[in-house]
Amino acid sequence: MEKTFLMVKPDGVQRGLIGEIVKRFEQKGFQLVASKLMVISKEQAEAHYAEHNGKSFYDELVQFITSGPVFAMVWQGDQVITLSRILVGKTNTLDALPGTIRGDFALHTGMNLIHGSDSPESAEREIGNFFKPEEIIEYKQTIQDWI
Ligand code: DAT
Ligand code: MG
Repeated sequence: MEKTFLMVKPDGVQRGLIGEIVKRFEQKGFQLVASKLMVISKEQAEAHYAEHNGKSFYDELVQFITSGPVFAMVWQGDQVITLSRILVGKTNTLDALPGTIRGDFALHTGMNLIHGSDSPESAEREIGNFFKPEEIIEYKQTIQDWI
């Protein structure tokens, strides 16, 4: 089953949006298989955002993501990587449509509430950066037969 890494960023935690965000993935039919509230280290943040190293917003991004607790999660389900990016909404504030998490709750590109992996390779790398294998819980949800 496909898995992805999703993370409520420090702004989402501070704004009390963990529940609202988790609800959206639950109601879509995805299954939560790991989660934890954590403050991420500078090393973890730099590994997570390595692709953006050198860009104008990189330092600010690392500073922001380490500035307070995040809620890190692993979700699974059919096409969860692509579909969760659709639920998250576009990166640019002006492109994030209403009905998406960013479109409904975020005003600025930097403070956009949530991270979602953008490919199977990123998902595997990002899950490994934040979770130990034993923290991922495989369990049967009988409701999955109806989703
Ligand atoms: P996404 O989070 O949608 O995968 P990304 O990987 O391109 O977007 O960028 C990572 C984060 O960096 C993004 O969530 C917010 C920040 N960011 C991206 N482009 C930015 C920009 N032009 N100005 C400020 N922050 C930016
Ligand atoms: Mg990205």
